Amino acid sequence: MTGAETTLRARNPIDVSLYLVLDPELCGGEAGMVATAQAAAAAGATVVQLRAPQWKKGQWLRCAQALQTVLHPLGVPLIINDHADVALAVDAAGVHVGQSDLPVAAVRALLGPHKIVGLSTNNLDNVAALLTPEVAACIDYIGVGPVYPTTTKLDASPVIAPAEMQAMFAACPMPAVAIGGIKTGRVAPLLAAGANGVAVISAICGQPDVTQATHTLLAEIKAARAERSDN
Ligand code: TZP
Ligand code: MG
Repeated sequence: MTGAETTLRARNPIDVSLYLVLDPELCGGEAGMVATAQAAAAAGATVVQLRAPQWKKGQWLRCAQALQTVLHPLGVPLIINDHADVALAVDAAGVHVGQSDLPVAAVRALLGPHKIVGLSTNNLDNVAALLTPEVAACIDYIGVGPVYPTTTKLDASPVIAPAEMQAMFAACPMPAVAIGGIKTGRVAPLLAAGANGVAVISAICGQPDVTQATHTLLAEIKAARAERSDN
């Protein structure tokens, strides 16, 4: 895409309220990931991301196809971590990349204007870098994290201090989802700080009752929004 085309592109809508990121180990393998995604999506999770840093591409493709089969009928978008080719092969809703992955302009060029592109941000400088129309036009939402300590992602960046996190949400021109160490009881301060939603791994993956875990998080989101009076 040229700069002019990206500037004109309308942002693709995504509801990041409760964004589930799948983890192969915590879910107990591929079948567990699909079962977790289906149960969480049926219970109200608004996005599911396939993330499996240790996998080969064949496994990505197989699992992405299985996830599409269960998520598409539920109307819940499937986002693929890192791999634009896998996303295109299964007609997923979009791709999420980190700061060291394919640049968002390259992802947008590969996916075209109508797929969702998300980017992880770890500090205010990362958000400031999005503020040119050309870059902003490539991205539909950002992740902000880690907002709490996490043991799920071993190479996570340092935890973002509350004041910096608030500044990141304030500066961000697109929907922003908080991630990292989010569990029951930790949702309200994040939404109060400006997050549009929460992304979780271990608060859902590997939980004994995925449906119940999803309902509990959704109830916290609803209550926090009522408190913020924007529901
Ligand atoms: N990116 C930043 S923190 C994190 C990722 C993928 C891990 C989140 O996992 P959990 O279990 O919700 O802390
Ligand atoms: Mg990545």
